Amino acid sequence: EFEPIPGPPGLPIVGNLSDIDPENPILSIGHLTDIYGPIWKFYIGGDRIVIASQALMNEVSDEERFAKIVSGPLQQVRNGTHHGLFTAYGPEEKNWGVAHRILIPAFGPLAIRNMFDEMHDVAGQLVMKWARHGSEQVIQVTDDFTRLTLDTIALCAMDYRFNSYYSEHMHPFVQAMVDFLKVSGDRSRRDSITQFFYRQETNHYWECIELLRKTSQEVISRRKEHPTDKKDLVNAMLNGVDPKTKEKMTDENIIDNMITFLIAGHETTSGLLSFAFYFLLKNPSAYEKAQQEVDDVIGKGPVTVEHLSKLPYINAVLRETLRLCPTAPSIGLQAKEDTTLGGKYQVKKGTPIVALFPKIHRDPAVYGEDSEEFRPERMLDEEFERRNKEFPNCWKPFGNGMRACIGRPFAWQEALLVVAILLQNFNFTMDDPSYQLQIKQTLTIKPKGFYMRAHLRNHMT
Ligand code: MNH
Repeated sequence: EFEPIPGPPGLPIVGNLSDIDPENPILSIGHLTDIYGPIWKFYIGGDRIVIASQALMNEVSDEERFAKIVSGPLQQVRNGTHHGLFTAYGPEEKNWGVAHRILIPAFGPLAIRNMFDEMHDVAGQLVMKWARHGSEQVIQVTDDFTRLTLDTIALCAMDYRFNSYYSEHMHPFVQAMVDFLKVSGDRSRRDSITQFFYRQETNHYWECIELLRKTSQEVISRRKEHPTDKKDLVNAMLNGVDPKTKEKMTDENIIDNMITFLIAGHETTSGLLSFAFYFLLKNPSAYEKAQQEVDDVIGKGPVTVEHLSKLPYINAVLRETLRLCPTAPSIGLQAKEDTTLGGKYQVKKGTPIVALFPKIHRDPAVYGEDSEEFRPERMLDEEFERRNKEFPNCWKPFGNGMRACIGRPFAWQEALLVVAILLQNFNFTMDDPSYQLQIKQTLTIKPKGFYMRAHLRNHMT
């Protein structure tokens, strides 16, 4: 016997539009989860099912029964990135498989290690900036981390320097990307009739896409004219051959993926770093342990790639940060055939299922009574692995299965390096010690209004 999936009563036609705050859908969906429980549905232009427990996440992680769905903002982003890895429908689009197989080794541990020096270069620029500003200057945390992650991915992926720390204005490519993402989000919340009245915005949107694609084409053409043996992602894409089909990636699909890496690769990591520093500053004992680890393992000299595998506590801090504040806060899934969820809820093939990480990651059945608290100790390897065995798929900030994040090792190396180098060089304080966490949502989530100050540690030689 089926049971109906609960949910808020809706109005005719607009459904539950008024129940979801367009500025912060994830927060609204979280509140409604508190009311309706770990599975509920709402209606905006079609049914959507929200799931919010480890048990249900575990069920939808079965790739035999469920697959990624490209809907909402992602469907709009697809206008610019077409069959790029992130916005491709899946293996049914040939480009996805070819790019996936060519890029897996290019994002593998060895390749990422080779990018360390460039990551260090950009991280060093951030250290210089904050050192020069001194502790009187209020640091716009997410802005400076976004400069860092953008410059890093552009340098590592395509040997291109945005030099964001050396200019007042955003680089035109970056501006186009920011506008493109903002409008993609806005468009996904409008019906086609309302959309009709946004002519100017629509023109700007397509101009941004053109600029992004044209600039990417220029990078490719320049590389073809002046080949290098640099092991970056552009070379991997230009020269790689798919072992399965023996095909190479087309220029079009290389462009799709270059833009994809910049989009997928900067906001999420920047948000992770911002939340990590927020949690460290709110939890002085964790802060002390993290800084002590840096002092013990790295000391005063330069951070090297070998150091990064010897920072278990900072590793746990990053895991715990993504547990509480998963910067990609949800993914979309769909059943491949009509099926049941949780043994009693009917789910139609193709209905979007929203996996809500901030709730799944706080499931008290998995994390216990203190599931809302920041406690990195629970994320140290032994306990982390034991828990993942007992409660499979309880921690999913990088998504699921074959559609999981390909940039995870890249993001992890970058985040470890940046936390380490910053704690090594500075003591941080919260600009407003009474600051309470607020969330700003775009495609990803970030802390809103979070500012800190950096005091150079005078132990440096
Ligand atoms: Mn990333 C997919 C989270 C950093 C490139 N990423 C995903 C997904 C999540 C995710 C979740 C699955 C999306 C979905 O199912 O619709 N990613 C993150 C987080 C960080 C991150 C939390 C940092 C922290 N991602 C990065 C970086 C890059 C990157 C850095 C690139 C350099 N991510 C991707 C790509 C995909 C993806 C590409 C799509 C992979 C695929 O479907 O084949």
